[in-house]
Amino acid sequence: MKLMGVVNVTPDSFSDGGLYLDPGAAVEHGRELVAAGATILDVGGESTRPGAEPVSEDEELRRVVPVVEGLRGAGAEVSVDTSKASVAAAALAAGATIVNDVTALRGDPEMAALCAERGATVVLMHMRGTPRTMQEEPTYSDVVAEVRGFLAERVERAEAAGIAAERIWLDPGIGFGKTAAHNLELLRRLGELRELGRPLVVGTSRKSFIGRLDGSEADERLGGTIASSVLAAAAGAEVLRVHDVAEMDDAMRLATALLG
Ligand code: HH2
Repeated sequence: MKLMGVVNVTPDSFSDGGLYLDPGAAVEHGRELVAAGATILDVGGESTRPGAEPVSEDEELRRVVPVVEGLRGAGAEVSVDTSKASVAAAALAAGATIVNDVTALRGDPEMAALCAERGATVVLMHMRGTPRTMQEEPTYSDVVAEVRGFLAERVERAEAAGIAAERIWLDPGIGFGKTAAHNLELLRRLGELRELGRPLVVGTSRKSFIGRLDGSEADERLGGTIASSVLAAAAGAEVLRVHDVAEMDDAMRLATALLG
């Protein structure tokens, strides 16, 4: 199990927007997350929270590249959270090895070929709609079957573009075009997504479905984040994407000692 620590270089991320917009502060935060137990750092320059507005290519490059450069050699793999091929290309050149694309290679026609050519690991995530519209009454007849079918199709596309099977990771996209009930169903039945045979990334950290259940605000969702992430790991998630790496690392040590 790996912890992917979130480094948001944005003014508007839903739980930590504006805290690490300065590249020096973002790099320092990334180093702290490595010291706390992160083995992957996910650097993002565009918020994907519900209702978020897209960011220009120039602005995203300006935010992300210096931070990836600053974290190269910091002791963790660097992942770039982007759906733009130009941003991914610059981040890979600056030392990133993973492309975390919340559009699963649908956002930019150049992205699949770029990842294939550079030998990057790619995270393919399920999202219904776009961040601007995704929470407008999402409905599914069977959310797990639909997410599974979507991810299977995206794996085929990625492999057809030349991305090696062992470099493809999958993510159900908790909170991306899903109600709280959909998120719970996906977490409860995560085992069905393991049948796709690829490592699973799960990101529940501070998300609003936790607040729906316990009434918490985004900066008070550590308990729900830990409970859902530990259970996701027990159900087979290999990568947990979290903001609170130190607390998550403690929780996982205990859970691993108990469950093996
Ligand atoms: N969640 C967020 C962003 N990127 N990537 C993957 N693979 N899986 C996720 O669950 C995921 C993701 C949203 O969280 P955050 O980065 O904290 O917020 P924002 O998008 O507002 O920057």
